[in-house]
Amino acid sequence: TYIENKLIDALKTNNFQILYQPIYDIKTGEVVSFEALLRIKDSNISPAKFIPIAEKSNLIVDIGNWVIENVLSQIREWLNRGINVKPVSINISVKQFLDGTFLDLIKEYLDENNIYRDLIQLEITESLLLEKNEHTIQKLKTIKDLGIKLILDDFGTGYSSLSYLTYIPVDRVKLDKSLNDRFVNKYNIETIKNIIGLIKSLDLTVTAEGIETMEQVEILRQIGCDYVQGYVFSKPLIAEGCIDLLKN
Ligand code: G
Ligand code: G
Ligand code: MN
Ligand code: NA
Repeated sequence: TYIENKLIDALKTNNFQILYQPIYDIKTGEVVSFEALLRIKDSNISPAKFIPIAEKSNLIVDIGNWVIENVLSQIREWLNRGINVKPVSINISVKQFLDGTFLDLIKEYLDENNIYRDLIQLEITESLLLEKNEHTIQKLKTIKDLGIKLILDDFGTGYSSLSYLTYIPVDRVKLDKSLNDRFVNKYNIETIKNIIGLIKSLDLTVTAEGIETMEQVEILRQIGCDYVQGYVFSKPLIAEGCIDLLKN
């Protein structure tokens, strides 16, 4: 298909680009981390469209490796320039995670670039663990033991129940945009407040994503959310655009 060929071509010609969206501490307003978001250069095909196609065609393994390799060399470049780097989150697809070479590759790239493990975080979704699978849980634990933080992304979109959070070994939870769009009445706000309370009772931190208004930020602050990400503060930036944020 057209998009599949675009992806194959982008891998061959290095025609991908990574944007970095800052994530802010809701109390202090400080940038605490970034999310790496993949783009095809000079193309407006959104990852929401091309990632599922990459997953179906298995290209996601090579693309995912490209992302990891490039994020880590970006971090190394920032470190070399003496920049006060913040952790970068990388989205990991199920197929990529389950690939036998995944963990070794991450370790190899970290060591090659001499990067502290706490400078990367991995975003996974509940589709990784629709049922308790001991092998997957073990692999997640290995990653955590390496010192790499795990984030459960898109929380609130799928089947994820809160009990799921008691056995999936993650450090942070990201509330999906669709949840945060629902601050329309006090009952919804109360519900999301309870969800945040339960997540925090498990010693996990909560990030709200897709936040577009200061009104949402204010509500999230009042109901105990830790971090926010969204157009209200910044869209995803090119790497060079992150420098000013890191200096301030
Ligand atoms: O960039 P945007 O916010 O439009 O991302 C849309 C979707 O694509 C999100 O679900 C995001 O997680 C996913 N996505 C973006 N970059 C990557 C990536 O490098 N790898 C994977 N697996 N998914 C990504
Ligand atoms: O599924 P994931 O959380 O990885 O996807 C993040 C997606 O959300 C990316 O496509 C990113 O470009 C997008 N995004 C980030 N901030 C906002 C926002 O404030 N509003 C909207 N509509 N999308 C956002
Ligand atoms: Mn994400
Ligand atoms: Na998400």
